[in-house]
Amino acid sequence: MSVQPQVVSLEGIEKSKQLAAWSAVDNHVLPEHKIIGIGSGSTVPYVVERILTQGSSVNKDRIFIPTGFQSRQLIISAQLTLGDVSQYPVLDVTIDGADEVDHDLNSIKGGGACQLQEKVLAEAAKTWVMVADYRKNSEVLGTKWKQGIPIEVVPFAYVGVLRRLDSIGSPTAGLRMAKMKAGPVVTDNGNFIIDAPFPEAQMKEPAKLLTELKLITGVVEVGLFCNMAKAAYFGNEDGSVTVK
Ligand code: ABF
Repeated sequence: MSVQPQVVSLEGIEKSKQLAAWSAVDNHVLPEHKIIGIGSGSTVPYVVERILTQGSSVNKDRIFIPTGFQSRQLIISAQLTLGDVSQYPVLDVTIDGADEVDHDLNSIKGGGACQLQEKVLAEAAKTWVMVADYRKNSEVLGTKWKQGIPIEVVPFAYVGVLRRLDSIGSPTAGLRMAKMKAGPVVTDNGNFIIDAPFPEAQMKEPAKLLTELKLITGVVEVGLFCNMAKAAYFGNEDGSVTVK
């Protein structure tokens, strides 16, 4: 008997993103929080949507710090006050998306090529929280996000980084190419992204793999966020929210 793949309506996925975002804001963006980091991706607009419902009397005294161009435009279009992490190096809370989150709150991030700025704001925040739809809720990294670990590299060194990745377990690592033009994706920082899939055995020890990858000459930042998150919120198809 053939099993028809269940087609989840887009509304289902978008609704689950909104559920995660609203729940995270309600629990972690409190009136006393004044410096707030806003991450990247398609779930984070629902974070801003919920923050706006807290009212202008609360938001007028807040500064919002972006993780990149998309996040900056989101803050500006919401008419919230934009700040810079060099002006506000300590944030009360940062909320960001994720590509996949494991049972220990380790995550793969960087599908949107902003993982460097995202990790800066994650480290700068007293509280860092991830929000995502149910597709990102995982046990072992790499079992749902199949594109590989996003690694930001300086263009000068990318061939050497690819050779090193091959030798340590990722022979299929490759330069992320831009969809619209024949050329590599270039990050906000002028660097390339390499997507590097690794075997499950290595993905089961993400902190160890992160250290190994960061030591490769030419690597700027790695899309593995380990031991950083306070919580992760996932909206589910049934309207519930899972909190790790
Ligand atoms: C960002 O959120 C990136 O790290 C990641 O690629 C993206 C994915 O989030 P979404 O599923 O919300 O688009 O933080």
